[in-house]
Amino acid sequence: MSLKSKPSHDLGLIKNVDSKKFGIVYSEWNIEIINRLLDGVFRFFDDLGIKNESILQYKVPGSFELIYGCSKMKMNHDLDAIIAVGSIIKGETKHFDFISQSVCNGIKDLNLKPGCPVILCLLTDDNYQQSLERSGGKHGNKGYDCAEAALKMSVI
Ligand code: DLZ
Repeated sequence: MSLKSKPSHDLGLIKNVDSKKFGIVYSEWNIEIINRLLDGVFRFFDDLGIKNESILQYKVPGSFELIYGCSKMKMNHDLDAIIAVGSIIKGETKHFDFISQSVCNGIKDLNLKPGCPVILCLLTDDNYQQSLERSGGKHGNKGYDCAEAALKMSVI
């Protein structure tokens, strides 16, 4: 259960919210965590009255592929913002560091290109419990927070 339940008050000042179009690119790794993050994203949009038809979704295999998925979506669709949703959990190899860094850099690079903003909804946790806590647990839901960031960025 997220700590947040309603969007912050100043969001009411954003005009024509119901005509906005958003994209979500999500990865299949750690799918239980991903589904919790997606619940947060959709709850935010629902609170704002944004319909599911206004939200385009791509599924990619792992977080590393979020970069390509977001790039392709940004190129091919006229959207107000895209949210990249991934969950990387530390294992016994250095994979965690390489993938986390690559995704952050890749999404950063996309934000330097023309077109809509890409929001980084990426959990990089030491263990599964931490991921649960940030996807609708005691530390809130990063999916919800990132959907709010997407809306705010859509008017810049
Ligand atoms: C290979 C890998 C590993 C070890 N861990 C994760 C993870 O915790 N979260 C995630 O989203 N993806 C992981 N992957 C998969 C990579 O992101 C990528 O899909 C593969 O390296 C293929 O390019």
